Amino acid sequence: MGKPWRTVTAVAMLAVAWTGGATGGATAETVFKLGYSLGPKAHYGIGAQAFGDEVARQSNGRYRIEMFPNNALGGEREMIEGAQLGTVDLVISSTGPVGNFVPSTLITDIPFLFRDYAHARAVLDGPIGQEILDEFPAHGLIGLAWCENGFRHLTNSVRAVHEPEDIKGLKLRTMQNDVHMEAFSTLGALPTPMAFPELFTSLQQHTVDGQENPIPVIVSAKFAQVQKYLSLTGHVYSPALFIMSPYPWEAMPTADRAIFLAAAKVGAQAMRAEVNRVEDSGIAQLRAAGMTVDTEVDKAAFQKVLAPAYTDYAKRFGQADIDRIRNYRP
Ligand code: EAX
Repeated sequence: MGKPWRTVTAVAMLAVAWTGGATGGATAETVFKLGYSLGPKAHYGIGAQAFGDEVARQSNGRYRIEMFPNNALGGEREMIEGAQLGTVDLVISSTGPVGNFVPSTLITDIPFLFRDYAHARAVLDGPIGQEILDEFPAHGLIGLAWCENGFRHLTNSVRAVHEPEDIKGLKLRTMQNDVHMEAFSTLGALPTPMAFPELFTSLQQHTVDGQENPIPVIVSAKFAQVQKYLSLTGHVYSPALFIMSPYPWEAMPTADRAIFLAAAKVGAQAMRAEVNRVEDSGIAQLRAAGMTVDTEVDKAAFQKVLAPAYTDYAKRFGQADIDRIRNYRP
């Protein structure tokens, strides 16, 4: 395989020479491809742009990030495979499929693990989050920084879901994540793992009854067009990550790696700010688009029904590590 990234000689330098600019010849601009699953105006797009701008700023334009929104480079699982292979340079992905590559991210996918946004962000930005990022290179990936998708809520086209009983028998699309699938089986739903790019059509054609995603995704993917009921279950926090392919990473000098690490943190902050903004305005928008919204879901009842899944998670991940996240104080 050839180099997965391209070095472009900037023709614009000629213009600089004409104005008498003190340039020691042509400069090179390195272009990296960044893929993500939502539109450029959604929170991933806002974060991607902030990241790209910061990389360009800190590197004085030596690097340019070329954006591939809306699954243009494939679903999240495919993009991560591409990063491992070196055909994709950078990916913003939810943790959904990441556990299939870096199993230590799976602990973050446990339902009702994080109390609120402040708790989740503090854990991921602290030592626990860093320990997980440190696992990535052993699995052929670089974890630059945690970013955010948001707390996930349930939508469906069959009935209002207020308590666990209501979920029984619903065919629900889940991410390709066995921690999530186990939770939905335990709740009595029929979990159907599916890549995000197939989801809208599957909902439209009633291949599945429902799905779950954060408000900013439900808004941006226009799921109100194909789903009637929204239940604010907040059943799981959905972290996201800036992931880089090890090939361009290893080819960069250490000082440039530091630029990418810092820029990913800037991108994450911008993304989180946009999640906050849409969390505040999105419900009204979804109501206006015709959804029936249940804001008073009995979350405690859902947690109770999940007891057998929690027993299993404790076996898999260790109760001490789960409690370390639950009880984390920055
Ligand atoms: O990362 O697959 C999903 O439901 C994700 O939440 C979505 O692609 C955004």
